[in-house]
Parts: sequence; structure tokens; C-alpha cells
Amino acid sequence: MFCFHVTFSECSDGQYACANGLSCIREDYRCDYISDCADNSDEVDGCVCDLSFEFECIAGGCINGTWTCDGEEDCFDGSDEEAELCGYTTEQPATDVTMTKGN
Ligand SMILES: [Ca+2]
Ligand SMILES: [Ca+2]
Repeated sequence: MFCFHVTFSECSDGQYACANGLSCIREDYRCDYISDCADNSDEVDGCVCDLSFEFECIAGGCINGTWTCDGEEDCFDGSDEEAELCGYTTEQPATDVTMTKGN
């Protein structure tokens, strides 16, 4: 028996109701590193990171530990690419590198 506090009345058994109440996703889509709810609640609610190989995003949610500082924001809040975490210099964003050659 499912006894969740489901606010989205049309979610069926085996589905997870996103915290914003706007959508239902498959239960097994929770904590799979991919944000399926618009509010990312499926990656935060009840997800427990195994820090031996996962990184816990500041806003919640887990990603593969090897995904930190790889130039792509994998956390919903982008905290896996925080300059402080990765040691980037703030003056030189990694995404906007200009190739300047002397004439
Ligand atoms: Ca997901
Ligand atoms: Ca990343």
C-alpha cells in the first residue's frame, strides 16, 4: 500500500508527485541524477548521497562525484561547478575563453 502524502491527485501507484504538485514521474526516476521535476524535487526529496563516490549539491541532490568541475552544471543549482569548489579564478569564466592571438 502506498501511503504517501500525495497532493497531485492524479499520480498513480509507483509514481512520485513532484513537490510543486505539477507533475508525476516514475518512482524509479527519483535520485537518478536527472532532474525530472521542474523544481528538481525528485533529485532532492529522500535522496541520500553516498559521499564516497557522489557529490551532494548545495541545494540538495546527488551527482556522480566525477562530474564535479567538468565544465557542465550537473547540479540543479550549478554548485558542482562553483569556482570555490573547483578553484577557478573568478575573473576568467571557464565558459567564455577568448582565444587571443597577437597580430
Ligand atoms: Ca530524476
Ligand atoms: Ca559538472
